[in-house]
Amino acid sequence: LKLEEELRHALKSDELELHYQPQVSKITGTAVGIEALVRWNHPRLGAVPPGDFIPLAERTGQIIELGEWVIKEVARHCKDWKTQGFDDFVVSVNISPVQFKQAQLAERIASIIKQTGLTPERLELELTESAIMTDAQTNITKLQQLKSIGLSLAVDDFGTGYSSLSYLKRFPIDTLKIDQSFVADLDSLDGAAIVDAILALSKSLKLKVIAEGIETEEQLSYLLHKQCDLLQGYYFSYPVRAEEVPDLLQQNY
Ligand code: G
Ligand code: G
Ligand code: MN
Ligand code: NA
Repeated sequence: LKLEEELRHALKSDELELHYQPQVSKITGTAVGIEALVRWNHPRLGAVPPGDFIPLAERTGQIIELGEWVIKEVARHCKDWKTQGFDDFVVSVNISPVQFKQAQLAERIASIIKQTGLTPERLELELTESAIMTDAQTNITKLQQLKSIGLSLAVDDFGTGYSSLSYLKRFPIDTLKIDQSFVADLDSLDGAAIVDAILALSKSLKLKVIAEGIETEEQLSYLLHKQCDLLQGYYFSYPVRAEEVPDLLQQNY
């Protein structure tokens, strides 16, 4: 079977699974958010990495259905966590550029929220810098529609695209996510300079900023020293299954 057909099957059966990685606030010392990351447990091939099937899903258009499944699954997990007493954290989901281009994106998400009973304030969308900066003028309206639902908006992989600073200021976004390549490069002068610049930019634009891909004590202490208080990476936790999220939320980091 072609991988495309297998993915269609995977969407209908139970082969896709969301894992979650904590986003830690150094001020509270706890996870204030978690990022949903999709996994495919293929019956024959085993774990297929998202880097293999997300691009395929984007080419075939299946990313629309996959993206909607992700939000529904987040809603289902949020219900479970809530019954266990955990409901004061945000869940971030990755939105593919293809999904973001959809004309009806805000309406579609609003309808899933209504259908599932998910609290919109609990949901954050991670949009890539290049997706929002392509046709920036048109996107202002789209981002405003998403904000008016009550969602938070984060710019993922920030620093890897070509942001127009004037648009960045006009977009109703909440958070910049420093791309993990810059965090990995923090021990070089250039890497540190880029991280410093993004931290300064987010401060002057009054945006929250989160560093991702933190793996070492050295990276963490640099970021803390520079007042970056939202942190994500293997240093804190690998992405974990939904059942393990309550444990993450009770950790003191
Ligand atoms: O989880 P991992 O680091 O392997 O993810 C690899 C890539 O797949 C990342 O770019 C990540 O943003 C993307 N990805 C993971 N989960 C999702 C998802 O639910 N939707 C979309 N569109 N991309 C995802
Ligand atoms: O494109 P996006 O930023 O959404 O991609 C997130 C990807 O980064 C996920 O696949 C996730 O598993 C991965 N990731 C999360 N933390 C780390 C980390 O500390 N190091 C590395 N190399 N990858 C990470
Ligand atoms: Mn992301
Ligand atoms: Na990223």
